[in-house]
Amino acid sequence: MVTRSTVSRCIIMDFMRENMRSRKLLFIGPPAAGKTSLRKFFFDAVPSEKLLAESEPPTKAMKFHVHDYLYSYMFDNLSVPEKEDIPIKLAIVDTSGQEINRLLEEQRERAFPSADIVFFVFDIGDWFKKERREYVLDLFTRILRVIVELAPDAQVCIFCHKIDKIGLNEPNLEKIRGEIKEIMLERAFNGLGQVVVPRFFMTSIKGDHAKDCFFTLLELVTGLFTHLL
Ligand SMILES: Nc1nc2c(ncn2[C@@H]2O[C@H](COP(=O)(O)OP(=O)(O)OP(=O)(O)O)[C@@H](O)[C@H]2O)c(=O)[nH]1
Ligand SMILES: [Mg+2]
Repeated sequence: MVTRSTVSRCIIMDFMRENMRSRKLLFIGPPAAGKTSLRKFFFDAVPSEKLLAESEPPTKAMKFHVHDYLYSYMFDNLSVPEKEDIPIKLAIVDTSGQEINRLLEEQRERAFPSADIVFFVFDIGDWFKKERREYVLDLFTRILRVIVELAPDAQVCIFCHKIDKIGLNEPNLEKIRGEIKEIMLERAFNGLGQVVVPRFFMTSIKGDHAKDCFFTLLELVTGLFTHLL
């Protein structure tokens, strides 16, 4: 796990600022899955309680957000004498779940090319409803085809999000993660060949889960820049 001190030792270096190229992250998934909440939680350091209490309107079309820093101290303020930010260069594309068909058709050339990470976020509650599960599986299958065509080098990260809603303990969560992975990969790669290797994460920004979610994102995002070390 990446801790703040690991990060500050390894990553906060002035030369990085000069040597890094911008990275592109794409958030995509069904409506109300939690894409914008994850973005604001991690990249804008908005407290999760606030995001959960004041749900915001659905995202329209595509929103581009540029970031020069990551907040590495979010869960570690007490032990950090001075807050430090990690220099990065990121363009984040936050997409609309409601307009996902447009995104996969006429807007795909804007959204996907040169993405470094594609985050497919879905509400894990959907996994337990037959029709919703089918929708998630179909959607991911369609998205994967666009990734293979337009962003074949992207890392694909699947966030089975809002795990707080299902209240399972760690071994059972791991079991569900394995089941989701097996079924989703079988469906999505059918006839495609395993051209990318998606990674699966069980996430939530609620309560005790928030910290794990934060460090998962921190590890994934800082991982994009470690070649500079
Ligand atoms: N229980 C729970 N609710 C969450 C979590 N993350 C986000 N939410 C809630 O889910 C709802 C939808 O969140 P958004 O972030 O707006 O979802 P979105 O994927 O951006 O939706 P669109 O913009 O419509 O595509 C909001 O009410 C959030 O507060 C979570 O980890 N757990
Ligand atoms: Mg949104």
